[in-house]
Amino acid sequence: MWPRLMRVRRSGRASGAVALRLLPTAADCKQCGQVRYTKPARTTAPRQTVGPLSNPLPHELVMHRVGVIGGDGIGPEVITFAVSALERAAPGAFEFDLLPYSSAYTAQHGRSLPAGEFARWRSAYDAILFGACGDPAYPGSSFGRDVLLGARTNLDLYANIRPLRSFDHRVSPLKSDENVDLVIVRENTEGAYVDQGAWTDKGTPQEQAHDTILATRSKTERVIRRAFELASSRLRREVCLVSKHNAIRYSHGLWREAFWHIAPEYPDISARELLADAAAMRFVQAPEAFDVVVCENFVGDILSDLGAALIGGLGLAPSANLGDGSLGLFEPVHGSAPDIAGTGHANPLAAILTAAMLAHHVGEHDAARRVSDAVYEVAKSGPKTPDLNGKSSTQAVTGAVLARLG
Ligand code: GGG
Repeated sequence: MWPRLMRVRRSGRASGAVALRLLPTAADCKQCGQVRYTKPARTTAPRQTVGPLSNPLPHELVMHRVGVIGGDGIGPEVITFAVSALERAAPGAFEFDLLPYSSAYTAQHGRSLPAGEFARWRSAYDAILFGACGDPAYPGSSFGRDVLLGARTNLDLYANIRPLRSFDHRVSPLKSDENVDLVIVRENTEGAYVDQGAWTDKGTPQEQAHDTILATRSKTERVIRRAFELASSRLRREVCLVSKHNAIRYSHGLWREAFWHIAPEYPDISARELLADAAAMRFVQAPEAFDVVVCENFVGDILSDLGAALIGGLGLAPSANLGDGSLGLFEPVHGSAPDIAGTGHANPLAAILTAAMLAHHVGEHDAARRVSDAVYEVAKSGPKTPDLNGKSSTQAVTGAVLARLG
């Protein structure tokens, strides 16, 4: 159920539903509640300057357009609450467009998306908020591959930024109470996920299958640079390359060369590397020793779940898929959790933290910080869902976050 008061617009194109667009009428300070002056309503246009004389609107008057895909399983449930958090933290700052894509949609329409949809997103949205993919009712559905992996490649969202921060040592399997505060930068468009390979001689003793692990020098360098840039905004200022170059000699060998070629461009960031197996062990033994970790797609996929386990599970693991353009796709790291879908007990915090990353990306920095602070406060001392050893519902946990947002 979408919250009643949410300012949303259902996509006419995708769902055929009636458009509903309510423009904000902000006249007071949304942060302190005081009426200070009457300002014009936020608007979605004009976004870009078209000539030297054009005068873009000040940031605080621009409405950010967000395409929202709940997707499968718990996705729609948690994304609904993530949207509520943005609405509460920055009233009138966002316009949400609900997109109906899911495994069920794919089965019903014979395709996951209308033709040209990624191109439409580029001009229609500032961000996509994505829930989850995977529905056992539709085994083998191409929804996740077409929409999530498809967006990463078609929109060239090459960096998957996955921050992990400890919030409560009681839910961590670690004995040590050292804090985890690391970010995994996972390459998002290549590696083992390029869907290139073959499966031959099926049903014979010669049956063979192989997958290509692709690493293009320019694409590897750009994500490594992104990791160094990110490290330069953090206190620890360290980047660790994780690869398996001793066994995966070509593609991971290229990663290693690219990494050590780029590292000297950032003399005030320390650089080091670990083999993936050693990194997995060090994640468990001394996760506090990591700051920014950069790796190829498959390694990043695995390490981010391992890292999430160290802070108590996927319930507080957000992510941002970013490229060089302004459009980003934001998703909790977790999947669709079909076993708890519809029970009302999915943890909404990863999705709400994801919304905070989205807010930060579009320039709503104050809202982003307040949402993120509220999530960590609730995770520490508020109601908890069963994955964090609590008994509370998705709604109760979200209510605690919203209450902290005023
Ligand atoms: N929250 C998005 C989701 O459902 N992720 C699950 C998944 O299978 N992701 C694949 C990937 O991140 O490559």
